[in-house]
Amino acid sequence: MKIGIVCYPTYGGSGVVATELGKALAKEGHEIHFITYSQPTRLSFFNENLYYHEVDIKPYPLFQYPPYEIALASKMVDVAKHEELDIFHVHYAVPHASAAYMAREILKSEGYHIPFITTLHGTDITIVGKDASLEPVVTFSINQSNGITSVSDDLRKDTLSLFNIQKDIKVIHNFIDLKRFKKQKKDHFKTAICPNGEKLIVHTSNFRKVKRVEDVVKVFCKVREKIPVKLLLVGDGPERSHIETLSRDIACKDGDDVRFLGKLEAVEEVLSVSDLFLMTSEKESFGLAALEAMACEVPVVSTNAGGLPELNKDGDSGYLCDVGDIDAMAAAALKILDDQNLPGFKSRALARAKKFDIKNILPKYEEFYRHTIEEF
Ligand code: GMT
Repeated sequence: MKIGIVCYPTYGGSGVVATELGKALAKEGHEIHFITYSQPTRLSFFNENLYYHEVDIKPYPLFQYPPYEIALASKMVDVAKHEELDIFHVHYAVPHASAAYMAREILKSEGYHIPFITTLHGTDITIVGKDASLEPVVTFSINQSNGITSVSDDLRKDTLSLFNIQKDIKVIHNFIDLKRFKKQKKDHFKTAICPNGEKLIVHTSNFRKVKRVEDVVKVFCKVREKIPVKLLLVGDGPERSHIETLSRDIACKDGDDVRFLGKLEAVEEVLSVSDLFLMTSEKESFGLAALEAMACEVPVVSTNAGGLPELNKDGDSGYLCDVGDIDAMAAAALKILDDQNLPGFKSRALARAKKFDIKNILPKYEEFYRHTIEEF
């Protein structure tokens, strides 16, 4: 198939899922055309079946807000005609579903028939899309999609309760490439960070409010009252400087036990030496970062928000706690970090991650593309 994938090119989860899906489809022999405003972060190598088309956004003094959605729809029309696409797959509803609707209708008026699938990722529904300033267009464009998928059952339910959706939403869980995300031998790295054999806790995110990163620091402080431990914070975003101040105030009084690593390409190297992953989010449709950790044999203490219980199994791959319950999360972390328990949690985290192996998930998307094209 010739598939046009529209996504955000950034570090965030939906862009990563879209890019990894495109790369895997290309390896299966499909022709993949990424359409976005800059080169996706994880698309930095050559494959004969991968193409990248950049959306041109022309500034003009009149525009306080350059019309990205129109520029995207125009690029989609252009790529669909010239590359003879079979289908579009747009990731994150806002504004990709409405741009896809516009592109499909323009193409139809010119005799080209190209359906589109919208994959809902989380904040496009639970935070951004449901806002009254966008809701009518989001509802309309999701309903106009020829196929709709969601990355967890919980997000599917949220979508049906927040929007008036007339169509089926197929749940296709997120996935992991176990060839890339696997525990690597990085003992020298571990010794450098934890010279006295301390346990290592890690958190990766885009440091948005929804992640409640301050809870990560608070849980870490409670754990450190009981055992020697270090914290690595990976990623960047709007809350980062606030979290740095908080860590200086409450966590780093006695040294440099908390380290900020910023955006890292090879996050699997850090995960390989970590003992515990903390995900304290208020909302999380799936929790891809936690899956990446589990694939590297890192157990997870997470909240029980959104789709996280579909990924992290309580008492098995880690523990689930109520949002904001610092004491419960610290107690769960201490249970996992106990030397008697840790090896079992590590191997069960990996076993759980294997359920989301891209090999099992990719055929579901291929089947859904075929079905959607046939039905159109
Ligand atoms: O807020 C983020 O973490 C980024 C956001 C996105 O769309 O880029 O992530 C969402 O999509 C990911 C991939 O499907 C999911 O793993 C995340 O759980 C989801 N984030 C939220 O629901 C907050």
